[in-house]
Amino acid sequence: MNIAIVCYPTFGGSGVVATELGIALSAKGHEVHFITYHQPVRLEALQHHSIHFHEVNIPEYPLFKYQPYELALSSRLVDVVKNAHIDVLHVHYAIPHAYAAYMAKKMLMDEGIQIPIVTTLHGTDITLVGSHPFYRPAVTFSINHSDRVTAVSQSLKQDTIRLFDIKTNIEVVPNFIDIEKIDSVGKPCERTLLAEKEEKILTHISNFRPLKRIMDVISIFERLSPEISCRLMMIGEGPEKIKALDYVEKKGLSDKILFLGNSNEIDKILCYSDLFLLPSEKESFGLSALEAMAHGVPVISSNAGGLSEVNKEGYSGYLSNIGDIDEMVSKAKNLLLNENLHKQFKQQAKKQASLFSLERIIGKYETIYSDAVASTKF
Ligand code: GMT
Repeated sequence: MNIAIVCYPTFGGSGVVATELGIALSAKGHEVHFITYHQPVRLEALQHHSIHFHEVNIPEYPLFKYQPYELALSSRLVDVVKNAHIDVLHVHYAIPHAYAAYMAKKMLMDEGIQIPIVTTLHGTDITLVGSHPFYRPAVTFSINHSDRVTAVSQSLKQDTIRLFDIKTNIEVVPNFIDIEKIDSVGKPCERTLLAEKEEKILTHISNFRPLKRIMDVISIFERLSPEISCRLMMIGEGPEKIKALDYVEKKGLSDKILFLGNSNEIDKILCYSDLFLLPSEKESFGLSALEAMAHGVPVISSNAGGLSEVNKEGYSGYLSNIGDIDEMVSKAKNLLLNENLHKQFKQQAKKQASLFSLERIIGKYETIYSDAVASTKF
């Protein structure tokens, strides 16, 4: 099949999922066309001859206070669908991708070309941004006019039904992880690069937005460190970073809490990690928690949104109410101070992650594409 994928090309979860999906589909023999405003960060240049990248350019014009990205995207979609004979258009993150795809579909229809649209809802496009009254009518419209709609968790599906007037079926297709790729790397982790031999390594990965509650991450670490020799790796960039950095400096913790920025070496960092912290206020799925678990890292998380569908209480880690630092600290201690239990949770985390293996999920998308193509033809 010729599949076009529209996504945000950044380090955010939706872009990562879309990119990994495209790479996996190309490995299965599909031609995959990424259409976005720059090359997705997880897509290495010339990764595979069946992966193509089409950049969306927006000519700047001083009259516009806001440059019309949707217009440029929908025009680019029309061109790519026609020139590359695309069979299906898969858009990740509803805003504004589903809306631009609908416009492209209508323009193509005028030329006698039928193109089915699959929309995948990721989280903040629904729970945070999309449900704002300024956007809700357009988001509702574009979801209802997609040929197939998927959500990355049951929780996100329920949120979508609660927040919008949805007239179409939403199928849950969970996010996934390429476990085989992780296992195939298999070289011993050189943890001494980041910490002393006896130190435990705690890790947090996110876009440091307020909803990630990164000050909770730091508080948990601060409360653990007098009792357990440990270091904290903070991976990512975002608006809360300055506040967190200031705090860490003031408290004299800079040698124990390392801010490593955005990284394409998540595999290496997780391979060193003993515990992953994700105390988010909202999380439709929690891809970073799944990535941690796939590396055998137990997760201490909040129970927000779809996190309980990924992290299993008392098995792959522990879940607490949002902001319940006391409980998160005590559960973290319980794991880190008990070597046998920690070892058991590491194995269980990996086992739990295998429920979301790429092999289990990719076929679901292929079936959705074939069904969407078939139903557009008749
Ligand atoms: O977490 C973020 O703020 C980034 C955001 C995105 O769209 O890139 O992540 C959302 O999609 C991920 C992939 O499906 C999910 O794993 C995240 O849980 C979800 N984030 C939220 O719901 C806050």
